[in-house]
Amino acid sequence: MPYTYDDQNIFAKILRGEIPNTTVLETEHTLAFRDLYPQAPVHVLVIPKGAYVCYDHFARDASDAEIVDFNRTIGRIVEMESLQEGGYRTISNAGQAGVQEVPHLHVHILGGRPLGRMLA
Ligand code: DGP
Repeated sequence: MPYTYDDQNIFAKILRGEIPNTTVLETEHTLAFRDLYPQAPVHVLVIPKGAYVCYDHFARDASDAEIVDFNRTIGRIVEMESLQEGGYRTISNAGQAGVQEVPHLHVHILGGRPLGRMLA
């Protein structure tokens, strides 16, 4: 499916420095920052710097370097936030059914409290 990227979305503005954010980690291809409306004691959003709408768009069109950097950043955040022992959850909402609010790929990392069972 062809994706049209809206460069006025909030995360695009964050990447351009037009909106402030609380950065946790920045790498060559990836930015991780705290969610403005945290749903858990740790709630970090990890986004690629490239213009990708959602996960399948990224997996199809991103370079290997971007994909590796993105995934390694998620792992590093888990370590930095000390989430291994207590456990954590990663979620990436996509499209209408997934209730994706911001049309720039993001993975939520949630932890720091019991999260309950959630598959849908
Ligand atoms: P989703 O529903 O998966 O598209 O999640 C979007 C998330 O983005 C939601 O948890 C709230 C967060 N969010 C919305 N606006 C901002 C913002 O301006 N700054 C930050 N840091 N997070 C935001």
